[in-house]
Amino acid sequence: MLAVARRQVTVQRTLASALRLSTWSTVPAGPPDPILGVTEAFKADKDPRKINLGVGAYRDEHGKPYVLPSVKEAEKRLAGALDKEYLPITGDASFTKLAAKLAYGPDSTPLAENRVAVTQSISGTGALRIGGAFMARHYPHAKVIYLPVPSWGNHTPIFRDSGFEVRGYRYFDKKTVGLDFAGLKEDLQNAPKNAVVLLHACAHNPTGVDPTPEQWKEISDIIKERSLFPFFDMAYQGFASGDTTRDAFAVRHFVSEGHQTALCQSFAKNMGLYGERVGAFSLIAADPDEKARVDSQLKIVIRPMYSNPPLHGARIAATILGDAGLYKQWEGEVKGMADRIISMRDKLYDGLVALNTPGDWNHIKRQIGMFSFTGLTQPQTKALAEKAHIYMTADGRISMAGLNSGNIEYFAESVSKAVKGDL
Ligand code: PLA
Repeated sequence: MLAVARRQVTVQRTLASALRLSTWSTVPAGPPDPILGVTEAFKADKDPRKINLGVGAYRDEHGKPYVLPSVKEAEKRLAGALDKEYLPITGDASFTKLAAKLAYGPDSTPLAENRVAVTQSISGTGALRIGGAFMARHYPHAKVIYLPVPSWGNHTPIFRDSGFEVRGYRYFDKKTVGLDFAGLKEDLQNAPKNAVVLLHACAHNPTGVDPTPEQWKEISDIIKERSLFPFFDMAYQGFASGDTTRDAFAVRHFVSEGHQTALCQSFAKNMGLYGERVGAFSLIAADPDEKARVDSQLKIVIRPMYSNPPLHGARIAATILGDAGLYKQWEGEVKGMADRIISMRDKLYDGLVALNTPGDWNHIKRQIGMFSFTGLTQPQTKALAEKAHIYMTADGRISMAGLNSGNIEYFAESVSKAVKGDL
């Protein structure tokens, strides 16, 4: 009798716990991240020929992550000598000063007039998020932002989560595989007054298509005429041309035209400091008093988010930017990375043409920066992953830096087969 009763109690308990709903039972499964999810799929693949061209992370000619020699030297100089105290809310002031100088230029008028509000950020993404949060609270107009179509996939959720209505302006022309300049101008001209316009300062992601300096001037004029607000994302300064000054053309031109730009900087790519999360967000104010008020509100935005930023990466960047010798060395290393990417563009183009791959592949050589927007279709990218163990984002974007002399032949052959339907 007792045994039966016990069994009944056990059954009842099991039933009760099965019926009791977990607090999280209604949480739906989300999709993998369109970019970082590719790395997960790549890691799970055991084939020795596998190639990851998903995330934009530089690799050397042996396919290995690259720690810049200037970074190693800066770390050597920093080793052991420093404490681990908290940074101020807006970060390391020696770093932010040098970061702003790198972006706006050594002869920048707003910097000389002490009217650039700048804060350290958790890399470029953190800069965008601070920018979004600050604008959501203090931008005195409707919170509407225009992103280029297409744009980096994370821009939409960043600004949506910041409370913005996200709209698009035409950017990429599939037919010419270039800039849809007429469409861009028309969309900006028709945007409501005071709308925010997100601009990729250089090395547009994912298309690799940048406006020319002349086109930038026209864009600046339209933004001024229409009273739009230019919000720059500069995640690749130095990666487009190999020259940090040349790549800052758009930002500096807008500033010289009197725009009150917002600017997000990342040191992930140009210093290879990906996981160190080094970046900066800045705004141009009218005068030092306004700058001080903006600074105070940036602190109020940041403090409840993460209190203050991490130390180590900012110290590395400040050491490099603040030492003439290291700075020069670093500039050479940035150029080295950009040049290797450019040489891979030539090799890939030659490979695809030599294999009589249907289509015109000139855009691979024309495109700028970390990525090539190949034009491969979703079924082709799927086949490349499943049959050739080659991973890229579903839109056909490849990180050129993932190619090297050891894998480019296999890659070109596989792409050629995919395009011919032979994979
Ligand atoms: N802005 C643009 C245009 C970017 O492409 C990226 C990174 C960032 C900002 C943010 O970079 P950070 O936070 O690391 O400084 N885009 C990468 C990585 C390289 C990513 O998606 O996170 C990409 O593969 O597109």
